Amino acid sequence: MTQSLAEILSAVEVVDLTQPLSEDTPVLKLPPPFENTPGLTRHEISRYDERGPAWAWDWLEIGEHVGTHFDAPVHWISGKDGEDVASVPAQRLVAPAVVIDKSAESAEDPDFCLTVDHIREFEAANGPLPEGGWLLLRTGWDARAHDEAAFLNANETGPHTPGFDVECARWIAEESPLVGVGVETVGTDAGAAHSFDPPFPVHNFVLGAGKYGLTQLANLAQLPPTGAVVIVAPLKLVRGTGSPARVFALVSPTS
Ligand code: 23J
Ligand code: MN
Repeated sequence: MTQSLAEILSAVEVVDLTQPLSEDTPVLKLPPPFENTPGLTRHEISRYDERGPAWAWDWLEIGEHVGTHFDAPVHWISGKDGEDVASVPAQRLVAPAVVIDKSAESAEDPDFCLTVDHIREFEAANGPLPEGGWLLLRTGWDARAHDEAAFLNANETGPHTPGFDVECARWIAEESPLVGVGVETVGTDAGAAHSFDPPFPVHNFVLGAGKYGLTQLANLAQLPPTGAVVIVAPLKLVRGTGSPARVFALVSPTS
């Protein structure tokens, strides 16, 4: 018997992949001479007071690239003629996801980088990567998201957080069927990627290919390696280079 989508949904678990957004949300820190993004600051408009007797509301000051967020192609010079956030078709923001778990490797080595060989190994066990789907890299970094120092993990040599090596970034951009990559860390590139060649290869290649980035994801441990569907909802921000996003995964008990 054919099931309606509504009937299927009644048996689906919704996993929230979004980190809470507050003044304490960790933000990326680039070294000088680069400018940095502000995090979240809330400004009160009224609090059930003389400024608005029956209502409370605030206005927000926030960078586009803060917290769980979406990177649009125009974020990077290689994608400057590509889509801004508002131009991304909604159809591309609802897509299957695979989750590659490298949390043990990342606990051992905070500079761990995913390689094409790791992806081939994953495909050998789980089948090919999904057309138009996301590759979500699980590293265990979400457990650090409440503590900016632990999350950014910087020392005198710079930040040390896991990511993708240069060839893997190029392969994802140019050869894979993926729509983008998602990570638990502050950016899609590894902490040490400022000194890769080219610098920030995920940003460079993936956004340059018209694909997308997703950062600071939570709860990837609750997803199966294949079969989940991810719904990514950034603001429809005209000319936006990125946007804080709400990200959900739909998981069927049988997937
Ligand atoms: C600008 C420069 C470098 C990086 C980033 C932004 C991000 O991580 C981002 O949020 O796009 S690495
Ligand atoms: Mn970003």
